[in-house]
Amino acid sequence: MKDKPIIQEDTIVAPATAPGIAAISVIRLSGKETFSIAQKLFSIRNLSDKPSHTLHFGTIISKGRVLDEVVLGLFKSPHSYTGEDVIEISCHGSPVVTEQIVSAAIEEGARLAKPGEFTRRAFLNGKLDLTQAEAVADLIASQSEAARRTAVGHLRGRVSQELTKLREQLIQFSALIELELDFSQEDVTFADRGQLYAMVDTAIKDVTDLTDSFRLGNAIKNGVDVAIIGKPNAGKSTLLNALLNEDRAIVSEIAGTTRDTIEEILYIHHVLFRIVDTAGIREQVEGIIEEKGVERSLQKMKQADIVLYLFDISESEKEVQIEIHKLSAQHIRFIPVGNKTDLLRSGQINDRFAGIPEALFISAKEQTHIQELKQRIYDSVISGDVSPEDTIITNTRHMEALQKILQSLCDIRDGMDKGIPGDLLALDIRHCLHYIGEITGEVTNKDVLDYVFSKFCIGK
Ligand SMILES: Nc1nc2c(ncn2[C@@H]2O[C@H](COP(=O)(O)OP(=O)(O)OP(=O)(O)O)[C@@H](O)[C@H]2O)c(=O)[nH]1
Ligand SMILES: [Mg+2]
Repeated sequence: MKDKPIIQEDTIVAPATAPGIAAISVIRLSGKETFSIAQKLFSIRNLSDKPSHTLHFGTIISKGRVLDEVVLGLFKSPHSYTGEDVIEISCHGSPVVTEQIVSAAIEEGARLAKPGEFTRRAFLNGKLDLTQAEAVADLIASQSEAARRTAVGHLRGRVSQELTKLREQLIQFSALIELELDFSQEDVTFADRGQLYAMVDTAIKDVTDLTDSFRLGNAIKNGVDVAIIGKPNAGKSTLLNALLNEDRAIVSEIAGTTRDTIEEILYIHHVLFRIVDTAGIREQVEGIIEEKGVERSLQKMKQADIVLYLFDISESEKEVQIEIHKLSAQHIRFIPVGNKTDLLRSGQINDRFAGIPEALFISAKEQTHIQELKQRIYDSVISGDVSPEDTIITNTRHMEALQKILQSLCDIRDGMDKGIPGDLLALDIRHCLHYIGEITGEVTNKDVLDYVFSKFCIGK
């Protein structure tokens, strides 16, 4: 929090709750004229004399008409979300009421807030740093428990904390190096190069852990697309049903049952996976509908983060190998899954497919090894030793800056290896500090802020 909040001249207003019918809707006002604008609309006098964090019941009156009975929440600068004077009006949750109150506030001098503008003001007043502001948007958009948990961690400053220690150490070192430069005639070294070297080494490892977590972070934030691909009758729809544990897709012994793609959501360890069942792929298609279905299957296969390549274990190993080669050649990430194990003895299966050790064998119909398959799907998005308990990077902007941090740390290390002079080392350290500041928002420009806050909804 900054010592003295920046209060914007223009007062903004917006509904903070989703449009539509609800028990209540909340309308927010923030800015210099918050109290005077609210006072013109509200029945109770002397609003600005009331203590902060108090609620007031009364009516909203505009042009002599009572618009609604409301509860008004009052937050005085700097003790509010934005750091400015803020008023939250809880009215009845009708879109008409909400719209009229917002319009009335605009007539009295407020202007409609832009997306994320309340949070932008909170950021400018140091109420939260940029990673925390971004976490607000992520939390609102979270669609799974894992996404919620990660966003709350970021909201509580986890990403910034990871970088704070590195930042402090770098600042200390650059100060010592600057000091050396002041005494350059005397050929002294204050900054212990061995210590800097060890610190940079640790930092490279820590930052690499963060960049490694991005694949999981991205999966947590956006969900993972999984396509079930295979020949007609391999049992793809039966597998979809088994994964979901419900009869979602039509199953039949007729090859070509599924014509269009079917998409359903499955949570594995609280991460969201979108599972797509597709039309069976075969060379000889019968008619235009099947042709279109196959086209769509191929498209889903290419879009998926991971493909379950399902084959019937009555097929020969050679046939399956050919398909596996095709997938590998297209750089598609896939798990080979042999289906219908209930029809063969397990010894026979291992003999038949000895050349495909990575394959998992299931019976979709009998629901055997479905849990193992779920675990394999989940593991496919977690790289290395990243666990959901670690700090996880979910944001592309952070990822890009972290890669630059990593590069500048490597530059510092290379520079020391080559024994470069202190002033050049100081320059590399400054680069690194700059990129750290880009993540947390200490170094920023209007374009970055516009980009970050454009992703918010209006009223947040
Ligand atoms: N014995 C046995 N039969 C299975 C198994 N899985 C699926 N089937 C049968 O195989 C047939 C085809 O199953 P589907 O799930 O419709 O196959 P599909 O891959 O979706 O087929 P298309 O939609 O036509 O591409 C049905 O008769 C299923 O009952 C299994 O694990 N064991
Ligand atoms: Mg099917």
